Amino acid sequence: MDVTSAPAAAPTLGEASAPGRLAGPDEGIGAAELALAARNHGLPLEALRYDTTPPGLHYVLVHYDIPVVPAADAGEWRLGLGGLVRRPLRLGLAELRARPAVTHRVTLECAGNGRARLSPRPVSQPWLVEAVGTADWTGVPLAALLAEAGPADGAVEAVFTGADHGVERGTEQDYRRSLPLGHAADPARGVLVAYAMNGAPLPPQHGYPLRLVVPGWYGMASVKWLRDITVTGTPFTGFQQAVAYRYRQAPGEPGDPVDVIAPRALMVPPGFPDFMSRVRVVRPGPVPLTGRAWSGHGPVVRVRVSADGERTWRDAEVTADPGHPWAWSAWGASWTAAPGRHLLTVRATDATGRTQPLTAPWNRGGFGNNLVQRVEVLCVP
Ligand SMILES: Nc1nc2c(c(=O)[nH]1)N[C@H]1C(S)=C(S)[C@@H](COP(=O)(O)O)O[C@H]1N2
Ligand SMILES: [Mo]
Repeated sequence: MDVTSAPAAAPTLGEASAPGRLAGPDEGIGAAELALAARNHGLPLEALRYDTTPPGLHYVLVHYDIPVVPAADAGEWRLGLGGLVRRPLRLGLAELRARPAVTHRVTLECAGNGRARLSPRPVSQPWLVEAVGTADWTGVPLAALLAEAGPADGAVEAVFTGADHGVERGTEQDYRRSLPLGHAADPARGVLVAYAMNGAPLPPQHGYPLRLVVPGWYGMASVKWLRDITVTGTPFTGFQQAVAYRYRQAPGEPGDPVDVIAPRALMVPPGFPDFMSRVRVVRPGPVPLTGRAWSGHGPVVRVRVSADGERTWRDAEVTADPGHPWAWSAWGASWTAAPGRHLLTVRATDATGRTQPLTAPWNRGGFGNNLVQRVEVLCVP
Protein backbone atom coordinates (compact mmCIF):
# COMPACT_ATOMS: atom_id res chain seq x y z
CA MET A 1 0.00 0.00 0.00
CA ASP A 2 1.25 3.48 -0.90
CA VAL A 3 1.13 5.46 2.35
CA THR A 4 2.16 8.70 0.62
CA SER A 5 -0.80 8.80 -1.77
CA ALA A 6 -2.91 11.93 -1.72
CA PRO A 7 -5.91 12.13 0.59
CA ALA A 8 -9.37 12.07 -0.98
CA ALA A 9 -9.58 15.88 -1.31
CA ALA A 10 -6.43 17.40 -2.84
CA PRO A 11 -5.52 20.82 -1.46
CA THR A 12 -6.36 23.83 -3.62
CA LEU A 13 -4.41 27.02 -4.22
CA GLY A 14 -7.20 28.83 -2.43
CA GLU A 15 -5.95 27.32 0.83
CA ALA A 16 -2.61 29.07 0.40
CA SER A 17 -4.17 32.36 -0.53
CA ALA A 18 -5.68 34.93 1.83
CA PRO A 19 -8.92 36.59 0.67
CA GLY A 20 -9.16 40.36 0.41
CA ARG A 21 -10.60 41.68 3.67
CA LEU A 22 -10.97 44.69 5.95
CA ALA A 23 -9.45 44.75 9.44
CA GLY A 24 -11.89 44.61 12.34
CA PRO A 25 -12.62 47.77 14.39
CA ASP A 26 -9.79 47.22 16.93
CA GLU A 27 -7.60 44.94 14.85
CA GLY A 28 -3.96 46.13 14.83
CA ILE A 29 -1.44 45.43 12.09
CA GLY A 30 -1.06 41.63 12.07
CA ALA A 31 1.83 39.27 11.36
CA ALA A 32 0.90 38.88 7.67
CA GLU A 33 0.93 42.66 7.16
CA LEU A 34 4.20 42.91 9.12
CA ALA A 35 5.71 40.25 6.82
CA LEU A 36 4.80 42.40 3.80
CA ALA A 37 6.00 45.61 5.47
CA ALA A 38 9.38 44.00 6.23
CA ARG A 39 9.86 43.04 2.55
CA ASN A 40 8.44 46.14 0.93
CA HIS A 41 10.07 49.22 2.35
CA GLY A 42 9.25 52.90 2.00
CA LEU A 43 11.33 56.01 1.42
CA PRO A 44 12.73 57.25 4.75
CA LEU A 45 11.17 60.73 4.68
CA GLU A 46 14.51 62.49 5.31
CA ALA A 47 15.49 61.14 1.86
CA LEU A 48 12.98 63.57 0.32
CA ARG A 49 16.03 65.87 0.37
CA TYR A 50 17.55 64.13 -2.67
CA ASP A 51 16.37 65.29 -6.11
CA THR A 52 16.77 61.68 -7.25
CA THR A 53 16.43 58.95 -4.68
CA PRO A 54 19.46 56.70 -4.13
CA PRO A 55 18.25 53.20 -5.13
CA GLY A 56 18.43 51.69 -1.63
CA LEU A 57 16.19 54.50 -0.31
CA HIS A 58 13.58 54.35 -3.12
CA TYR A 59 10.42 52.55 -2.02
CA VAL A 60 10.05 48.90 -3.08
CA LEU A 61 6.86 46.94 -3.74
CA VAL A 62 6.96 43.34 -4.94
CA HIS A 63 3.83 41.17 -4.99
CA TYR A 64 5.63 37.78 -5.16
CA ASP A 65 9.38 36.95 -5.15
CA ILE A 66 12.17 39.03 -6.66
CA PRO A 67 13.40 36.92 -9.61
CA VAL A 68 17.11 36.18 -9.21
CA VAL A 69 18.86 37.00 -12.50
CA PRO A 70 22.65 36.78 -12.16
CA ALA A 71 24.46 39.37 -14.32
CA ALA A 72 26.10 36.45 -16.12
CA ASP A 73 22.63 35.29 -17.25
CA ALA A 74 21.26 38.70 -18.21
CA GLY A 75 22.75 38.24 -21.68
CA GLU A 76 20.23 35.44 -22.17
CA TRP A 77 17.28 37.67 -21.27
CA ARG A 78 14.89 38.20 -24.17
CA LEU A 79 12.06 40.68 -24.42
CA GLY A 80 9.33 39.39 -26.73
CA LEU A 81 7.04 41.85 -28.53
CA GLY A 82 4.30 39.95 -30.32
CA GLY A 83 0.58 39.41 -30.69
CA LEU A 84 -1.24 41.71 -33.10
CA VAL A 85 1.88 43.14 -34.76
CA ARG A 86 3.22 42.90 -38.28
CA ARG A 87 6.86 42.25 -37.27
CA PRO A 88 7.23 40.41 -33.95
CA LEU A 89 10.46 41.26 -32.11
CA ARG A 90 12.67 39.29 -29.76
CA LEU A 91 15.32 41.53 -28.27
CA GLY A 92 18.27 40.93 -25.99
CA LEU A 93 19.73 43.58 -23.69
CA ALA A 94 22.57 44.33 -26.12
CA GLU A 95 20.06 45.02 -28.91
CA LEU A 96 18.03 47.31 -26.66
CA ARG A 97 21.15 49.19 -25.56
CA ALA A 98 22.16 49.64 -29.19
CA ARG A 99 18.97 51.67 -29.84
CA PRO A 100 18.77 55.42 -29.10
CA ALA A 101 18.47 55.78 -25.33
CA VAL A 102 16.39 58.32 -23.43
CA THR A 103 16.38 59.20 -19.74
CA HIS A 104 13.28 60.40 -17.89
CA ARG A 105 13.20 61.57 -14.28
CA VAL A 106 10.05 59.95 -12.91
CA THR A 107 8.37 59.97 -9.50
CA LEU A 108 6.83 56.57 -8.80
CA GLU A 109 4.27 56.08 -6.06
CA CYS A 110 2.44 52.93 -4.97
CA ALA A 111 -1.34 53.14 -5.34
CA GLY A 112 -1.63 51.72 -1.82
CA ASN A 113 0.30 54.61 -0.27
CA GLY A 114 -1.72 55.86 2.71
CA ARG A 115 -3.63 52.58 3.13
CA ALA A 116 -2.61 51.92 6.75
CA ARG A 117 -4.22 55.18 7.86
CA LEU A 118 -7.66 54.16 6.59
CA SER A 119 -10.46 53.03 8.85
CA PRO A 120 -11.54 50.32 8.39
CA ARG A 121 -8.08 49.30 7.14
CA PRO A 122 -7.90 47.13 4.01
CA VAL A 123 -5.55 44.29 5.01
CA SER A 124 -2.59 44.51 2.61
CA GLN A 125 0.80 46.21 2.44
CA PRO A 126 0.38 48.76 5.29
CA TRP A 127 1.91 51.92 3.83
CA LEU A 128 1.69 55.14 5.84
CA VAL A 129 2.84 57.87 3.39
CA GLU A 130 6.31 56.78 2.31
CA ALA A 131 5.69 54.61 -0.78
CA VAL A 132 7.37 57.02 -3.19
CA GLY A 133 10.69 57.68 -4.89
CA THR A 134 12.17 59.53 -7.87
CA ALA A 135 14.79 58.17 -10.24
CA ASP A 136 16.40 58.84 -13.58
CA TRP A 137 15.25 55.89 -15.68
CA THR A 138 17.15 55.15 -18.89
CA GLY A 139 15.96 52.90 -21.67
CA VAL A 140 14.21 52.69 -25.02
CA PRO A 141 10.90 54.51 -25.59
CA LEU A 142 8.12 51.92 -25.73
CA ALA A 143 6.60 53.95 -28.60
CA ALA A 144 9.74 53.31 -30.70
CA LEU A 145 9.59 49.54 -30.11
CA LEU A 146 5.87 49.45 -30.93
CA ALA A 147 6.46 51.47 -34.12
CA GLU A 148 9.16 48.98 -35.10
CA ALA A 149 6.83 46.03 -34.54
CA GLY A 150 3.91 47.77 -36.29
CA PRO A 151 0.58 47.16 -34.54
CA ALA A 152 -1.88 45.39 -36.87
CA ASP A 153 -5.48 46.44 -37.54
CA GLY A 154 -7.72 45.97 -34.54
CA ALA A 155 -4.94 46.33 -31.93
CA VAL A 156 -6.25 48.06 -28.79
CA GLU A 157 -3.90 47.30 -25.88
CA ALA A 158 -0.37 46.25 -24.99
CA VAL A 159 -0.09 43.67 -22.19
CA PHE A 160 3.14 43.53 -20.16
CA THR A 161 4.29 40.35 -18.43
CA GLY A 162 6.89 40.14 -15.66
CA ALA A 163 9.02 37.10 -14.88
CA ASP A 164 7.64 36.84 -11.33
CA HIS A 165 4.96 34.32 -10.49
CA GLY A 166 2.61 33.86 -7.55
CA VAL A 167 -0.91 33.37 -6.31
CA GLU A 168 -3.21 36.11 -5.16
CA ARG A 169 -6.70 35.62 -3.74
CA GLY A 170 -6.71 32.10 -5.23
CA THR A 171 -5.56 33.13 -8.74
CA GLU A 172 -2.18 31.80 -9.85
CA GLN A 173 -0.51 34.24 -12.22
CA ASP A 174 2.51 35.93 -13.72
CA TYR A 175 2.48 39.62 -12.75
CA ARG A 176 0.75 41.25 -15.73
CA ARG A 177 -0.75 44.66 -16.56
CA SER A 178 -1.84 46.47 -19.71
CA LEU A 179 -1.97 49.96 -21.20
CA PRO A 180 -4.29 51.23 -23.93
CA LEU A 181 -2.33 51.24 -27.21
CA GLY A 182 -2.96 54.97 -27.64
CA HIS A 183 -1.05 55.55 -24.39
CA ALA A 184 1.66 52.93 -24.92
CA ALA A 185 2.48 54.07 -28.47
CA ASP A 186 2.39 57.84 -27.80
CA PRO A 187 5.95 59.16 -27.50
CA ALA A 188 4.62 62.19 -25.56
CA ARG A 189 3.49 59.89 -22.70
CA GLY A 190 7.12 58.92 -22.11
CA VAL A 191 6.62 55.22 -21.39
CA LEU A 192 10.03 53.53 -21.21
CA VAL A 193 11.44 50.04 -21.39
CA ALA A 194 14.19 50.83 -18.89
CA TYR A 195 17.47 49.03 -18.20
CA ALA A 196 19.10 51.63 -15.93
CA MET A 197 18.19 53.52 -12.77
CA ASN A 198 20.21 56.61 -11.83
CA GLY A 199 22.84 55.65 -14.40
CA ALA A 200 23.45 52.08 -13.19
CA PRO A 201 21.89 48.73 -14.15
CA LEU A 202 18.52 48.23 -12.41
CA PRO A 203 18.92 46.78 -8.91
CA PRO A 204 17.28 43.33 -8.54
CA GLN A 205 14.35 44.71 -6.52
CA HIS A 206 13.58 47.38 -9.13
CA GLY A 207 13.32 44.95 -12.06
CA TYR A 208 16.76 43.82 -13.22
CA PRO A 209 17.40 43.51 -16.07
CA LEU A 210 14.38 45.28 -17.67
CA ARG A 211 11.26 47.08 -16.54
CA LEU A 212 8.49 49.28 -17.82
CA VAL A 213 8.24 52.84 -16.44
CA VAL A 214 4.88 54.58 -16.92
CA PRO A 215 5.23 58.27 -15.95
CA GLY A 216 2.32 59.78 -14.04
CA TRP A 217 0.58 56.49 -13.22
CA TYR A 218 0.66 54.68 -9.92
CA GLY A 219 3.44 52.11 -9.69
CA MET A 220 1.43 48.97 -10.49
CA ALA A 221 1.56 49.89 -14.20
CA SER A 222 5.38 49.89 -14.28
CA VAL A 223 5.91 46.14 -14.74
CA LYS A 224 9.29 44.94 -13.48
CA TRP A 225 11.37 41.97 -14.80
CA LEU A 226 9.68 42.63 -18.13
CA ARG A 227 9.91 39.64 -20.45
CA ASP A 228 6.95 39.97 -22.79
CA ILE A 229 4.80 42.61 -24.50
CA THR A 230 1.70 41.30 -26.28
CA VAL A 231 -0.43 43.57 -28.45
CA THR A 232 -4.07 42.48 -28.19
CA GLY A 233 -7.36 43.13 -29.94
CA THR A 234 -9.40 43.09 -26.72
CA PRO A 235 -8.89 44.89 -23.41
CA PHE A 236 -6.92 42.84 -20.88
CA THR A 237 -9.04 41.46 -18.04
CA GLY A 238 -6.32 39.76 -15.96
CA PHE A 239 -6.20 39.87 -12.16
CA GLN A 240 -4.06 43.01 -11.70
CA GLN A 241 -6.27 44.91 -14.15
CA ALA A 242 -9.86 43.82 -13.52
CA VAL A 243 -9.81 42.33 -9.98
CA ALA A 244 -7.10 44.25 -8.12
CA TYR A 245 -6.41 47.98 -8.59
CA ARG A 246 -10.03 49.13 -8.83
CA TYR A 247 -11.66 51.88 -6.77
CA ARG A 248 -14.58 50.03 -5.16
CA GLN A 249 -16.83 50.79 -2.22
CA ALA A 250 -18.27 47.24 -2.09
CA PRO A 251 -16.75 43.88 -3.09
CA GLY A 252 -19.12 43.06 -5.98
CA GLU A 253 -18.69 46.31 -7.90
CA PRO A 254 -16.67 46.45 -11.14
CA GLY A 255 -15.12 49.68 -9.81
CA ASP A 256 -13.11 52.32 -11.63
CA PRO A 257 -9.54 51.56 -12.69
CA VAL A 258 -6.69 52.90 -10.56
CA ASP A 259 -4.39 54.82 -12.89
CA VAL A 260 -3.18 58.46 -12.63
CA ILE A 261 -1.37 59.60 -9.45
CA ALA A 262 -3.38 62.02 -7.29
CA PRO A 263 -1.58 65.11 -5.92
CA ARG A 264 0.44 64.78 -2.73
CA ALA A 265 3.00 66.84 -0.81
CA LEU A 266 5.33 65.41 1.82
CA MET A 267 7.64 67.27 4.17
CA VAL A 268 11.08 66.34 5.39
CA PRO A 269 10.28 65.80 9.07
CA PRO A 270 11.80 68.83 10.84
CA GLY A 271 14.22 68.69 13.79
CA PHE A 272 15.07 65.28 15.22
CA PRO A 273 12.87 62.27 16.06
CA ASP A 274 12.03 60.29 19.15
CA PHE A 275 13.12 56.71 18.41
CA MET A 276 9.80 55.02 19.20
CA SER A 277 7.04 57.62 18.80
CA ARG A 278 8.74 59.34 15.84
CA VAL A 279 7.49 62.66 17.30
CA ARG A 280 9.71 65.46 16.03
CA VAL A 281 11.62 67.70 18.41
CA VAL A 282 12.64 71.24 17.39
CA ARG A 283 14.17 74.23 19.20
CA PRO A 284 12.36 77.59 19.44
CA GLY A 285 13.06 79.95 16.53
CA PRO A 286 13.09 79.67 12.74
CA VAL A 287 12.58 76.13 11.43
CA PRO A 288 12.90 75.65 7.67
CA LEU A 289 10.19 73.38 6.25
CA THR A 290 11.03 71.64 2.97
CA GLY A 291 9.70 68.75 0.96
CA ARG A 292 8.43 67.48 -2.36
CA ALA A 293 5.09 67.54 -4.13
CA TRP A 294 3.82 65.75 -7.23
CA SER A 295 0.73 64.81 -9.23
CA GLY A 296 0.24 62.63 -12.29
CA HIS A 297 -2.43 65.02 -13.60
CA GLY A 298 -0.07 67.95 -14.14
CA PRO A 299 2.40 70.16 -12.33
CA VAL A 300 1.82 71.05 -8.69
CA VAL A 301 1.06 74.77 -8.72
CA ARG A 302 0.49 75.36 -5.03
CA VAL A 303 1.68 73.92 -1.72
CA ARG A 304 0.20 75.27 1.49
CA VAL A 305 1.45 74.72 5.00
CA SER A 306 -0.37 75.05 8.32
CA ALA A 307 1.38 75.10 11.69
CA ASP A 308 -1.74 75.48 13.84
CA GLY A 309 -3.84 72.41 13.22
CA GLU A 310 -5.26 73.73 9.90
CA ARG A 311 -6.79 76.97 11.21
CA THR A 312 -4.51 79.11 9.05
CA TRP A 313 -2.49 78.31 5.95
CA ARG A 314 0.30 79.96 4.07
CA ASP A 315 1.83 79.37 0.68
CA ALA A 316 5.13 77.58 0.36
CA GLU A 317 7.49 78.37 -2.48
CA VAL A 318 7.26 75.66 -5.16
CA THR A 319 10.21 75.07 -7.49
CA ALA A 320 9.25 72.99 -10.49
CA ASP A 321 11.91 71.89 -12.97
CA PRO A 322 10.38 72.23 -16.46
CA GLY A 323 13.06 69.85 -17.74
CA HIS A 324 11.53 67.05 -15.65
CA PRO A 325 7.73 67.14 -16.12
CA TRP A 326 7.20 63.69 -14.50
CA ALA A 327 9.31 64.31 -11.39
CA TRP A 328 8.31 65.78 -8.06
CA SER A 329 8.82 69.49 -7.35
CA ALA A 330 10.67 70.91 -4.36
CA TRP A 331 8.85 73.22 -1.94
CA GLY A 332 9.99 75.30 1.01
CA ALA A 333 8.47 77.49 3.70
CA SER A 334 9.72 78.98 6.92
CA TRP A 335 8.14 78.59 10.33
CA THR A 336 9.02 80.14 13.65
CA ALA A 337 8.53 77.58 16.38
CA ALA A 338 7.47 78.59 19.90
CA PRO A 339 7.68 76.21 22.88
CA GLY A 340 4.76 73.79 22.92
CA ARG A 341 3.10 71.09 20.82
CA HIS A 342 2.35 71.82 17.18
CA LEU A 343 0.63 70.07 14.31
CA LEU A 344 2.17 70.77 10.91
CA THR A 345 0.11 70.04 7.80
CA VAL A 346 1.09 70.24 4.15
CA ARG A 347 -1.28 70.22 1.19
CA ALA A 348 -0.65 70.22 -2.58
CA THR A 349 -2.85 71.45 -5.44
CA ASP A 350 -2.09 70.67 -9.08
CA ALA A 351 -2.67 72.58 -12.32
CA THR A 352 -6.03 70.82 -12.85
CA GLY A 353 -7.28 72.15 -9.50
CA ARG A 354 -7.12 68.75 -7.81
CA THR A 355 -6.12 69.17 -4.18
CA GLN A 356 -5.42 66.87 -1.25
CA PRO A 357 -8.43 66.08 0.95
CA LEU A 358 -8.56 66.86 4.69
CA THR A 359 -10.38 63.57 5.36
CA ALA A 360 -9.20 60.27 3.89
CA PRO A 361 -10.97 59.06 0.72
CA TRP A 362 -11.91 55.43 1.46
CA ASN A 363 -12.21 52.46 -0.87
CA ARG A 364 -11.95 48.68 -0.34
CA GLY A 365 -8.45 48.32 -1.74
CA GLY A 366 -7.12 51.35 0.11
CA PHE A 367 -5.93 52.99 -3.12
CA GLY A 368 -5.17 56.63 -3.82
CA ASN A 369 -5.44 57.85 -0.21
CA ASN A 370 -3.77 61.23 -0.68
CA LEU A 371 -4.93 62.67 2.63
CA VAL A 372 -2.84 65.69 3.68
CA GLN A 373 0.29 64.84 5.67
CA ARG A 374 0.20 65.76 9.36
CA VAL A 375 3.37 65.88 11.44
CA GLU A 376 3.39 66.29 15.22
CA VAL A 377 6.18 68.51 16.51
CA LEU A 378 7.28 69.24 20.07
CA CYS A 379 9.19 72.51 20.48
CA VAL A 380 11.39 72.47 23.60
CA PRO A 381 13.77 75.20 24.77
N1 LIG B 1 6.64 42.21 -12.26
C1 LIG B 1 6.19 43.03 -11.29
N2 LIG B 1 6.12 44.35 -11.54
C2 LIG B 1 5.68 45.19 -10.60
C3 LIG B 1 5.25 44.71 -9.34
C4 LIG B 1 5.32 43.32 -9.09
O1 LIG B 1 4.99 42.82 -8.02
N3 LIG B 1 5.80 42.51 -10.10
N4 LIG B 1 4.75 45.59 -8.41
C5 LIG B 1 4.19 46.83 -8.96
C6 LIG B 1 3.83 47.80 -7.94
S1 LIG B 1 2.36 47.53 -7.13
C7 LIG B 1 4.56 48.93 -7.72
S2 LIG B 1 4.02 50.12 -6.65
C8 LIG B 1 5.85 49.15 -8.43
C9 LIG B 1 6.97 49.40 -7.46
O2 LIG B 1 8.17 49.70 -8.13
P1 LIG B 1 9.51 49.81 -7.31
O3 LIG B 1 9.60 48.64 -6.38
O4 LIG B 1 10.60 49.86 -8.31
O5 LIG B 1 9.43 51.10 -6.51
O6 LIG B 1 6.21 48.05 -9.25
C10 LIG B 1 5.14 47.48 -9.95
N5 LIG B 1 5.65 46.50 -10.88
MO1 LIG C 1 1.98 49.36 -5.73
